[in-house]
Amino acid sequence: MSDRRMLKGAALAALLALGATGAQAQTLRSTDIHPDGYPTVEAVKHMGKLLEERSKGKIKINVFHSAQLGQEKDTIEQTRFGVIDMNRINMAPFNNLIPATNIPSLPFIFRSVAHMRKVMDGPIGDSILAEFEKHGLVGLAFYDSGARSFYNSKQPINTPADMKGMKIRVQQSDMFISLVSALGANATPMNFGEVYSGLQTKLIDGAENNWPSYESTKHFEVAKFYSQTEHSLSPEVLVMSKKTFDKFSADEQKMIKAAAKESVAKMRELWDAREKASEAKVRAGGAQVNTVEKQPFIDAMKPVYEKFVKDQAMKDLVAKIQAEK
Ligand code: GTR
Repeated sequence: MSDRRMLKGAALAALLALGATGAQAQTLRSTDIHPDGYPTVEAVKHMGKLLEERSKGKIKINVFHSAQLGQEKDTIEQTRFGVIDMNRINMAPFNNLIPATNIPSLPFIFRSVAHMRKVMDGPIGDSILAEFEKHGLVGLAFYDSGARSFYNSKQPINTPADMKGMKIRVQQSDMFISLVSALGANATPMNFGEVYSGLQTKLIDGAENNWPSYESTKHFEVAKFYSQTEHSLSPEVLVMSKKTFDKFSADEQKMIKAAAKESVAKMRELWDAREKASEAKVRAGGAQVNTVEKQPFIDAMKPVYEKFVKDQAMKDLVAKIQAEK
């Protein structure tokens, strides 16, 4: 048989197999910088389980955890191009690209986790998710990320003055640079994966994050002063490449969106438990934790709001969020 005829035969066999199963099974590649077992990783796996059941094995998700597919900022482009199908990522790396994502990242915008959940579960959250479409992405769901607080290797932070001149790692977001600068510290944008060595070599004095990330990265070993400023409740977001999403039928798209939304409850359950466990672990591991009076930090955020809440639409949205009971 000639090569060409053999190829044709193989193509035909593949087509026949396709006909027998209905369509080609697809395993979606999803990225996460967190390690296996971290709540975000497990929540996306849970979504994958739901999808596999409901699609009768046709749609699956493979979660590439531990930054196997790259650091957050780098994975955004790849997701837009469809090289990566799904991305569980924080809002902050989107801040410069998608203006609406600045809103939930604003310092002290939410009074509590309950307030954050209420806003992000409602029409405001939906309108922010919809903004991703203009950038080649489909916003599927928000996941909790707790409260971010500052930690450093030098001293406890009680007032903004204690941060003066400190080199603080931030995510690659102008909003976070502005936040840290407003407190008198030097903001150093850096990938998450480089923070441990940055702290160890004293390239930076500190960073900011929630309990589970402070714990899982072992940053508490090299920056033991954790000061509960709780300045940001910026949530995580789960997005799909629009290129990938558009390949599915309308019914499958609905199934994907529903499974993503349903994974939120799983995420919250895992998150709440992990926050407590992580806090206990870092305290036992030597972290020195202090609470702070938040008002001076809130007052210092005026320039951040002036810079990022510019037009009337944004101002209205912020007022609406603050009015939400
Ligand atoms: C974590 C978050 C990550 C990433 C990281 C960081 O809390 O889950 O997506 O944003 O912080 O600081 O880079």
